[in-house]
Formats: sequence, structure tokens, C-alpha cells
Amino acid sequence: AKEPVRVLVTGAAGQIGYALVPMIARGVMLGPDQPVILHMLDIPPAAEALNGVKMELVDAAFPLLKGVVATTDVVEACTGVSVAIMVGGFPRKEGMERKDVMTKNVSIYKSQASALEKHAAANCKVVVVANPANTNALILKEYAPSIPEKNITCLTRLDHNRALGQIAERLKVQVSEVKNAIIWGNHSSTQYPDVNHATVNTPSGEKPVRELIKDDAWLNGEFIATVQQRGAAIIKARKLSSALSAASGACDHIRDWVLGTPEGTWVSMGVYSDGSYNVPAGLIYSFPVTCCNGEWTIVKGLPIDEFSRKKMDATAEELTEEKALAYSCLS
Ligand code: NAX
Repeated sequence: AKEPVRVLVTGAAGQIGYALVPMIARGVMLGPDQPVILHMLDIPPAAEALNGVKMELVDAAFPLLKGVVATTDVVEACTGVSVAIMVGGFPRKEGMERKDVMTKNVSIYKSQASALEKHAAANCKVVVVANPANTNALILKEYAPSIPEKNITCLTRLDHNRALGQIAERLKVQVSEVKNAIIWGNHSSTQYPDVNHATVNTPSGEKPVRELIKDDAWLNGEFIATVQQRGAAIIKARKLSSALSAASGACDHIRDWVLGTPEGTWVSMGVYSDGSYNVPAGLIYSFPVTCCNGEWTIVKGLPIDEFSRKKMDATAEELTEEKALAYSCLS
């Protein structure tokens, strides 16, 4: 039998946490034959609720779940973990300035970075979900210099899956037949959902999305806006932000990273830019990636048209500004 893997979920008493921990305990993230020990971190005001989640995990009697650590101590939470899902953060409340929210998150990510660096397993894989996800991941990277930068990512898989979902709905095909959409850039409304290389498996073979949906106005307009603003649409409908889809996206992100992407398929991940596609190096930017042997690689050489270039640059610009704002909050 495999040794259990320790998986950290921060903000585990929150709504994404509540959707995510049972998925991990069922093997959705690391596979149906991989035992796990869940480490759940939250802050003292949420300690009682966190303990309630732990009680439910016990009650669910998950065969793969070999232990639960529920704590408000960041060192205890980080010790020995091989996977870290960073969902905890400070949300922007009405009337708050961007800078105030950034200051709070910078200080959270700074201290959690140090704890991960000192206490997590070597080669721990990290995905930041909490917003501003890309910039929180960048702060985490800065303050955990001994964690390889390849191990620090942010979640844009939910946006990627939303793009696949919209194409499937439009074409009335199964979402499993659609692949290779791309989310470029920031997990924010400036993200660029790109279908120029996306394909659909049809009875007569694989076809480009642009060949099947000839409506350029829709693809270049409403489709992009729908994906960019889907988070707000969910809030409007549910009076709560996306949780099950975010949790599912986080599982997809880690599963593909650890177990690999299928041949011929790429996914979107926020990763440390190496300057590919003329995206400024040193940003955490969402790119198309393939994964093999536990490592992601940016898909290189895709042709980029002028329309795409502008949108990729605009979201890079926003990330550059966020980075500057974050650094101004550090001192
Ligand atoms: P909730 O407010 O329900 O949960 C957040 C939890 O984090 C709370 O239990 C809170 O006590 C805890 N927390 C706060 N500070 C903490 C700290 N320093 N250490 C540990 N835990 C801490 O929010 P939820 O709806 O679960 O969303 C969590 C985060 O995900 C938010 O930042 C949200 O903006 C972000 N999202 C990111 C998405 C993505 O695709 N990247 C999509 C969904 C979501 O909006």
C-alpha cells in the first residue's frame, strides 16, 4: 500500500474548504489508490467551525483518509505536507481600498511562505487559490526562496474549465470532448480566455473550435466576457461565490500536475513566467502547460494573433501593477 500524502488546505473552514476537503479525502485529487492525511488550517475565530469540519470528515468514514490535523497553528499545519492548497486569505469588503486588502494578504502570504519553507516536505507543490491569487503566489515565492519556483503556482483551472463549459454548451457537445482552451494572465476580469487553439472531438475527428463556431462576434465578445465575469454571475445567482467549481478546479490542477496531462492535451496554470510569449519574466501568469513526471512545461510556439497579443499584454500589465502594489505593501 502507498504511504499517505499530507495535504494542507488553508482557509479550510470556509466555503471552498468545505467543498474541497471531501474531494481530497475521496481520492479525487491524488487518485483512488492514494491515502491522504488532511492538514486543515484556519484562524482562531473559525476554530470551532474548523473542528466541525473535522467531525464531519470523521463521520464520513473515508477509506483513504488516514488522519486529520485541524489547527490554527501555521507551523503544525505546514509540517510534512507535500501538497499545499492555499485557500485562506482576506477578502475585499465593501468600501475597502485595493491597497488595504493587498497589505493584509501580503502579510498572510509572507508568514505562511516562511512556515512552508521551513516545515513542508522537500519538493512540496503549492497552489494559491485565494485572491489576488497570482500576486499572493508571487509573495509566497519571494518569502520561500528555498522552495523551487516551479513548485509555486496559482489556480486558473476554474477559468479554464469555465471556458470549456461555455464551448460545450454552445455546441451542445459533452465537455469531455472539448480541450486546449487557454487562460492567459491574471485570475481576474482581465484574464484572456483564448479558443484559437481549442478543439472538439467529433464523430468525424478532431475539429478546431473556430471551424465549428463560425460566429467570430460571439467568440471574440460574449464568450470572453462570460468567462471573465462568471465569478460575478455565480455570486449574483447564489449570493455566495463559486465554491464547488473552485474546489473541483483545484483538484484538477493538482491531479494533472502530479499525475500528468493526457497526450495532446494542455491545461492552464498560473506559473512563474520565464518570458515565454513575451510575457514579462517574474510574474505569476497563467499559461497553457503540459505536465509529466510531476513537472509542468509551458506549451511553446503557439501562433499569437494581434487580437490575442493585446489581451495578453493588458492582463500582464495589470499583474505588473499588482506586483508593484504588493511590493509597496511589504515595507
Ligand atoms: P471564505 O471566506 O468562505 O473562506 C476563507 C477562509 O479563510 C475563512 O474560513 C477564513 O477564516 C480563512 N482565513 C482567513 N485568513 C486566514 C489565514 N491567515 N490563514 C488561514 N485561513 C485564513 O472564502 P471562500 O469562498 O472559501 O474563498 C476563498 C478564497 O478563494 C477567496 O480569496 C476567493 O476570492 C478565492 N477564489 C479564488 C478562485 C480561483 O479560481 N482562484 C475562485 C473562487 C474564489 O473566489
